[in-house]
Amino acid sequence: MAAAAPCGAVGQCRLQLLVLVAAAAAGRAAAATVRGGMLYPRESPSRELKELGGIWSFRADFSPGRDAGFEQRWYRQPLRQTGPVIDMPVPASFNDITQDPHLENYIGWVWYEKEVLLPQRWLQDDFSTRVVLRFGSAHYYSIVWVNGVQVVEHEGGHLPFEADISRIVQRSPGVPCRITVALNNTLTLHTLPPGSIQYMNDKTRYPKNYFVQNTRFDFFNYAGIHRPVVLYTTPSVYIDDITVTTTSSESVAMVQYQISVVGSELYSLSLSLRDQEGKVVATGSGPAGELKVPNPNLWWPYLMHESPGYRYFLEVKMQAQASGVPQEDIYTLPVGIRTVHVTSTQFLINGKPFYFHGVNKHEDADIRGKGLDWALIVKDFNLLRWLGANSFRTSHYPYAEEIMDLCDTYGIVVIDECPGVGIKMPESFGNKSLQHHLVVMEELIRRDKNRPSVVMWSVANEPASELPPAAYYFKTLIAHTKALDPSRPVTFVSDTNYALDHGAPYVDVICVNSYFSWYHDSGHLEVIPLQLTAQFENWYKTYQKPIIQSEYGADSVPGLHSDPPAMFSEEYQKALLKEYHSVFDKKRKEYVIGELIWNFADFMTNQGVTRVLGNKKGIFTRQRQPKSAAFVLRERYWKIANESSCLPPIIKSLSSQHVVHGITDYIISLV
Ligand code: BDP
Repeated sequence: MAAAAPCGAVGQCRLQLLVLVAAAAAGRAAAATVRGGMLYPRESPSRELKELGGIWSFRADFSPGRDAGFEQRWYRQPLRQTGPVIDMPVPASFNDITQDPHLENYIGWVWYEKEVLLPQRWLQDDFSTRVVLRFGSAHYYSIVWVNGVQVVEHEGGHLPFEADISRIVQRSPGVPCRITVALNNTLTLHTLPPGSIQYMNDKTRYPKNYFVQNTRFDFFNYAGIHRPVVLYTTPSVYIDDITVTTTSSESVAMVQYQISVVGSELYSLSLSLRDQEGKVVATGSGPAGELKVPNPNLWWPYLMHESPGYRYFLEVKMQAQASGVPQEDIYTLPVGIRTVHVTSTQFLINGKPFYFHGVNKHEDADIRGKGLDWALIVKDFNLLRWLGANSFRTSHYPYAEEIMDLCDTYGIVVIDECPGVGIKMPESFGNKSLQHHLVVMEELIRRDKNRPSVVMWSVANEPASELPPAAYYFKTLIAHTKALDPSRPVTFVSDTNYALDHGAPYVDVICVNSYFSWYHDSGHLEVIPLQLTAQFENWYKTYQKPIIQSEYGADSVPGLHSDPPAMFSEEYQKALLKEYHSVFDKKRKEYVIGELIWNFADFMTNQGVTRVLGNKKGIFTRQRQPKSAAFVLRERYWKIANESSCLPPIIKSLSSQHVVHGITDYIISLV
């Protein structure tokens, strides 16, 4: 990605700014290590919510050092008073919103601002209401001010962060609350994902002050405020976090819970677990314990049961006294009861073998880039269910909480991947990178630990795991992840040769990506059976762990046809898939436990000679229209589901030809 922007001394100055900011954050240990909960903001009788989506004021700092915003303290007054601003939608990436190629490829600090009026009742200075400002995600380094006072700093995109702003807004009731955000999308060898800035100092070939941001991942590095920004309230004594795990036997399930309360030592907690009809099925009290649920409705994956995604609702009620004033907080957490186990050949959900027939996705769309878009989200879930997909991997970063909620609701199983993608350079395996990676896993687990759809953590995609330092790196990272969450298996996705991979000994499930007859032996479909069979056998012989084909696929330009199949035609994509499928069908009788196509939809990448307006390995176009390969996969996924599921006979008896709309509607109506 090229940026007609400063370099040399000035550019370094801008980068130094990022480094200095990061160092400042690291110095404040409280900010760098994960403390407290990050419960998804939900309204309740004790909590109110105000969404701040819409148009924000925006300015990219094109000053030579990208640091004018800090030098001139743009956060101290309304942004429009320090220079020109443009309208910027939130949530959205900023890159594709204007016609300006410099903004599309901008690297450095951008500034967002929004002024909001808060309800009077939030502002009473009686210390009973806590006002919290929360960002679902912003890429990548964020500093936030409210009315000119810095309230939070956060490193990394994809995950939420928040700040208690009560004291600031309650100090000046009646005055609009001005939220200013400085965001920096520079990637370094120690960020996740990693990247590096390359200065082009040859004056005969590049303009003055020219640099590029290099990355080793294959998606466009969209930036901006990507997910909802909300203000919400809690009482000043509040439920900070809830952790739930579940176990079950034939006729009874146990829901273990742990609750943390902040603001007082003197509080009481009562819990009631309701089923989907609202009936209380178990009650409890205190900050930790176990609820017994007789004859539980288990959470089942889509197509594995006639009513997938069953969720109970755990209502937690806290009562306390703060400065003599009674306080009550209520939070309701959806809870799915299910178990996950891995054997040497199987992945078991609720004790039954689960075969991942699914996809890899991206958060990616025209215009909005990686910004959350409800219409797109619901369309994608409809396509997933049309396809008969029961699972996806959040390649290559955590997806929006709103997406994860729908996975829980519909029973779509998730391999939850952190942004550990493109870790290729030796410098990115050092302690500094590892330390940050551990924190990112803490943040991810804190956010998604209670989600029944999440059945496995993926700590990275295609790292250079053949490098010797990868052994210590992955040993430590995976041990840390397991210590944080002993209830789920852990993996990372490898494209390293089985004999050279230093991280594989530590994973529970082998996830392997391969592109036979695409990147290797291009055009030679006939090599797939041999090479894929050898891949599976080598990995299994070495580790005796179940294997997921976590990526395979071919680009196809929609509407491009060729028979016999030639690369980039729809026929070639179909033929390649079918060659893989014949091997999967043999090996899934043994130890192959899943296949995830690369990719669900075409997506934008950096420009390059192998990319035609992005990566075209989607089985749907970027606009979500099916290519021929989508129909191949759909027939296959429904066939696999029908072979192995506990669906009612009426659904089983239908072939995939008959399921155009009817069956999905039928299954949806059962949910
Ligand atoms: C894999 C990567 C994925 C790429 C894909 C491809 O994991 O991010 O998009 O290759 O090249 O190696 O299409």
